[in-house]
Amino acid sequence: MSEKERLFPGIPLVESPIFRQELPRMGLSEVEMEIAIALNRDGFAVFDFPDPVIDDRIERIRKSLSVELGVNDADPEASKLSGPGRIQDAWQTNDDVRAIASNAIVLDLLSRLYGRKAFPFQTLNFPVGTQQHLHTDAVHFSTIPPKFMCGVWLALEDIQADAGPLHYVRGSHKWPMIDNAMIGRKGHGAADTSAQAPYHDAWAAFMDEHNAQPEQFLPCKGQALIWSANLLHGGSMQNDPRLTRWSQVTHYFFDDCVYYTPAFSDEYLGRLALRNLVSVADGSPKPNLYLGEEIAPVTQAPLPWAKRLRQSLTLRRKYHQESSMK
Ligand SMILES: O=C(O)CCC(=O)C(=O)O
Ligand SMILES: [Fe+2]
Repeated sequence: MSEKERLFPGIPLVESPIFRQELPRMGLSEVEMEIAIALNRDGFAVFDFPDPVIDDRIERIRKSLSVELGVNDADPEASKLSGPGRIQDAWQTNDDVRAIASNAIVLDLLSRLYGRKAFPFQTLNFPVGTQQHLHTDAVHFSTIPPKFMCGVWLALEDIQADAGPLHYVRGSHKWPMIDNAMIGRKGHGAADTSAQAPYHDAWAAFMDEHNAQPEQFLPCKGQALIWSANLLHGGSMQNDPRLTRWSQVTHYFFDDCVYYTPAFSDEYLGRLALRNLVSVADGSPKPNLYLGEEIAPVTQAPLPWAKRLRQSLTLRRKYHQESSMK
């Protein structure tokens, strides 16, 4: 069924409220259907990365990024936590990172799962566990209409429990998508410290409410996991500093959306921190589109203190003009 004929073209098929009706029309094989069902139910799905030369790519990536990251991959006794811990957008210079991010089979599968064409917009390569606080990617990267975003996490080695594996909260993608209005915060123009820290307490309260616990992902090299935009995930504690946890995350959006950063936006006022993206696959620009119409960047709203200063200067000028006329 084409996008135009669908009842809810603005909702990813895999997150559809009529998912059982959509599933048979998504054009999926049996194995792909399992992935769709898991992603719909749990907010994540595991699969073997479909690349016959993935082992060679992994070896080359680890070798070349070790140098940039200052990781001593050769000495098993050395602490691995000395370097920056991540490289963002290595796809710009590393063909293997770009090939993984742009894998045609993955792009095709994601496109059928979501009902719009997928494109990769960011890569992250990690040599060790991130120990990143539980979060949803939806506060960092989101779309209008919502949820047209996902992450694919690929293990570049067998992951050990003490290496600080990725962990996630099963089913949390169905909890409310948090925004600034919900927590009584103005995001647009807010200080650019941590994008996700303002939401930590809210997520912890959701976890309490559902009596939920994170589960660790312990994949073998070459296994991957897709997560939904609103799934809580993060890096668990790294108990052994001598262990690496090589991985690549690729973040994907889907065509014909507005792409923005919710943490620094106030959606209800139309103040959006828009993203200016190119596709990792071919470097083509990805304009912000709403139902085919290009959205121009919103100019920064005047800060309250600047407004107050302007008002007081005007009043002072008026006072001086009036007193000089006396
Ligand atoms: O690998 C991890 O520990 C988490 C990475 C992550 O949250 C992300 O890239 O979105
Ligand atoms: Fe994330």
